[in-house]
Amino acid sequence: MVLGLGSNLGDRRRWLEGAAAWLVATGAVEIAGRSRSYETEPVEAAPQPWYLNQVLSLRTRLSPDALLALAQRAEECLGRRRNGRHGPRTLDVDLLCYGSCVRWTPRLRLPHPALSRRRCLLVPLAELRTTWCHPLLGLTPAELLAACSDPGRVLPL
Ligand code: PH2
Ligand code: MG
Ligand code: MG
Repeated sequence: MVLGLGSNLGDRRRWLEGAAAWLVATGAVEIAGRSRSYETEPVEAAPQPWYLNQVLSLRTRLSPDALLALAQRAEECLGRRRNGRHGPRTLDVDLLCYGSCVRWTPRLRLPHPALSRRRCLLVPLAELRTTWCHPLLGLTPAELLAACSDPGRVLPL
């Protein structure tokens, strides 16, 4: 399973590091892989500051719902502040994929519906070189990236 971390308010690097440390401290997840952090141009959102994005691949026994709840608790406990649905935020922790699980409920959609159309998620995901394959599209992260037409800039920090 892979989490996407994002921040575009305040000390962005600290938010991402704080989220990873908080998750490990719960004892419920182990970090198996960690991409670099990338400076990314905001996509699908009104003009706002650039994001820092990073993805973490995890080992966990938690179910998709329990992992989502943990991600949301991380946001709350670290004091997430945000402005509107796609507005700037101190910390965003999203569940990007959970093995071959496909879910489409109001609370949780898997794989993350924006995954295949955002370079800010695909570039760090491809860096992890996971063997994961998108269960609906049948493509690896590198193949998704090659097929992605998002012009958003994604620069390694
Ligand atoms: N998250 C959004 C909206 N737009 N753009 C970038 N570059 N990175 C994000 O994490 C991001 C975004 C809403 O969650
Ligand atoms: Mg989110
Ligand atoms: Mg998000």
